[in-house]
Amino acid sequence: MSPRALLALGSNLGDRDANIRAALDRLEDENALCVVAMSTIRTTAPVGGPPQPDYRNAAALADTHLPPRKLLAAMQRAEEHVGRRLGGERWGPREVDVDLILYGDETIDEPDLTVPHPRMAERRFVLEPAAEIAPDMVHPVLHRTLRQLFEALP
Ligand code: A4P
Ligand code: MG
Repeated sequence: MSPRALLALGSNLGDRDANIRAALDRLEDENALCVVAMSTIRTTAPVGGPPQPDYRNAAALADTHLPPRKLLAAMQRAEEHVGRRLGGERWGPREVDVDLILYGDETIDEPDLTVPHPRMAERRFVLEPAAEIAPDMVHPVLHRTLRQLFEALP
């Protein structure tokens, strides 16, 4: 069985929903993954960064044959394809941001790749769509399901 990856997607520039779908389409087109479930897309207030427009956020559960690092590279290519400017401001507005939230039950701690995503447990814009499609998936460090993490948000 191929590993199951949980992705968080966000956009607050251009046609936000189309950008999110285009990033996933691109990942499927280059056979990086196969989407198993996609959450609804929600409007969320920006967290951190400069004053910026509201986001649309979603999560996707996908099967992938790629190891985490190669998957991340494919995610970054998809971001570029959809139009994200390289060198944009950290936490600033973007056409699309694709983050790797969970990769099976693996933990990865490298300079350019941390999984589980270090800020996932405090972010409603990540946990709400994630808990919608994968409520029983377990955070391998916190040992809590996504539903439990979502319900524990303040
Ligand atoms: N990186 C390390 N681990 C990961 C991972 N698990 N997934 C590295 C993806 N990338 C990972 O990311 C910066 C670097 O993180 C990459 O080079 C990669 O090697 P980036 O996407 O280029 O930059 P960024 O997104 O501006 O920074 P960062 O720290 O990833 O920000 P976040 O945490 O993604 O937050 N508010 C709302 N409502 N909705 C949002 O979607 N997003 C952000 C960005 C801020 N506020 C938001 C939202
Ligand atoms: Mg990011």
